[in-house]
Amino acid sequence: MAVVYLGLGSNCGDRLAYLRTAARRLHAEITITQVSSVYETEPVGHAEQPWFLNAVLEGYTELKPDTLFQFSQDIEKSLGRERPFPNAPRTIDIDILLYGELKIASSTLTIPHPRLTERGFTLCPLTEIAPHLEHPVSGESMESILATAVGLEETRHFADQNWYAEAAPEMLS
Ligand code: PH2
Ligand code: MG
Ligand code: MG
Repeated sequence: MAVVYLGLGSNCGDRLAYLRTAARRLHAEITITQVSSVYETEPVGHAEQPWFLNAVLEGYTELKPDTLFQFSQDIEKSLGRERPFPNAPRTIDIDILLYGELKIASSTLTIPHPRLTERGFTLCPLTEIAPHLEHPVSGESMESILATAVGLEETRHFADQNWYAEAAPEMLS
């Protein structure tokens, strides 16, 4: 059993509906214990694309990292995710940010997520639900990383934590 933090992002179509549907499908294998608010965020990387909705989920799962990754990728595919070029607009992106204290770097999967600490769209929602959580590599808390991060993209509060409960109350553990 591992405690995991997953980042969700969408910038195509009905963005909130994609976040909700992804969370519902993830819940089949992950007992979700906390959800962040939804943030509307400026695109990082490829700038000429719509703003994103981003959120972070906390949960626990029996799935091993590779299986969790494949499970997440399958949900992305089931929600119409296409990859015409890196950082292209997407219906849904599901990223494993943290998997317990685990540190791995393979050709397909790096945990903790390598850009977790450089992006407002992951740091803001993660700090909201787990401010004292320590980064497995640096040992620094999320709230401290956020407080000292510079040059983060713009993030705006979009919806409170009820986005998840309202959508599907049966999903809450
Ligand atoms: N995801 C990316 C690249 N850029 N920018 C924002 N605001 N939100 C994202 O989820 C995002 C991004 C690659 O996965
Ligand atoms: Mg991503
Ligand atoms: Mg991804």
